[in-house]
Amino acid sequence: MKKKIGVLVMSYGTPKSLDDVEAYYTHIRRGNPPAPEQLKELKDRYEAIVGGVFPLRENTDRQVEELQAELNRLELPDAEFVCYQGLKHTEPFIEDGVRHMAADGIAEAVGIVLAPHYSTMSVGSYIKRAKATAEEAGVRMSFIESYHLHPKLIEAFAQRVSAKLDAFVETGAKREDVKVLFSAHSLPERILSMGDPYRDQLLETSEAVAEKAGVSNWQFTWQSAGRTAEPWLGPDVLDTMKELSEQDVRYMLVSPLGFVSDHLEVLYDLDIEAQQVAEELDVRLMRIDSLNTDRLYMETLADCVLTECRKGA
Ligand code: FEC
Repeated sequence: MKKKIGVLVMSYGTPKSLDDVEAYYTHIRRGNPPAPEQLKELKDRYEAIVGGVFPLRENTDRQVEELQAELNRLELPDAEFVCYQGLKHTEPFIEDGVRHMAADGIAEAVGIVLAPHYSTMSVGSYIKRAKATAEEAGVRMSFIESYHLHPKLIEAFAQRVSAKLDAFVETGAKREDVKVLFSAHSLPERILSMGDPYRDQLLETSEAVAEKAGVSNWQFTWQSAGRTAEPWLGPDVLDTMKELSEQDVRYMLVSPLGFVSDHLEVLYDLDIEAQQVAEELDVRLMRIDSLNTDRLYMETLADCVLTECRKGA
């Protein structure tokens, strides 16, 4: 009989419905319920993207299914992979995923996050929670901390950048006149003094994607900063767009490299909010397609899991 290896696939999570937004937001705020106006503002953003449907849930479900299929397609002679979801801010929580594996009799597992870059505030906190539950539940787990320079990931992003640059050319723009704006979720500035690798890893991914796509006209910018009093990493994409338009840049391609799915931070922050600013500035803005279940992305994840398993073998 084949040995079963668990794969805990961790992701941010999204509310189950509009009624669930309050509980979800309270969890993000570490148990502090949002004020009514904050809650309304977040619900309005979800309603604006898809009228109350939450695309991240379906995207994560499909990524997890396809990763399991990809891992088992590789047909290791003595192992079968079983993927479990573990979400940061909603059910099934990271802890639920680990307990589910233990209840299914899985003794050995690998954890991976659907976010390529490591920060103690993002991937680090997913791993910390999974590790603590795995120790309690008696599951031997190892983790992939980042995969931001995996060649297949770089290729997947570069293909998307090239495809949208071609779309610009079809509308009459010159490829070299398009400013490529690589972006990622901002975090509080204090991560820099903590020696966190997040910013450097994002810059490394940006450089590698630009090189692969043959792009020299690019810069990195942040997006989706939290609504808290402390300073967050900047410049924000909206400010970057304003500054570039003052320098007469008319074509911009925003390329979020820190996200792997269509969700609120892409479909609202970029497709609605940044598009509105682009219209005001008379700038033509496009966005690269999200990876979702892109074959190269699934192969990246599968390769990372297999490499981790071989290390432990
Ligand atoms: O579509 C969806 O339902 C979920 C979209 C979503 C993703 C996401 C990814 C990241 N976040 C990261 C950091 C923070 C920090 C805070 C924070 C707050 C929010 C709020 C919403 C939200 N995030 Fe998020 N994030 C998504 C959604 N995020 C909604 C609350 C309202 C707001 O501020 O807009 C501040 C709270 C805190 O201190 O914890 C920090 C990072 C990522 C990318 C890595 C990852 O996926 O884990 C980093 C998707």
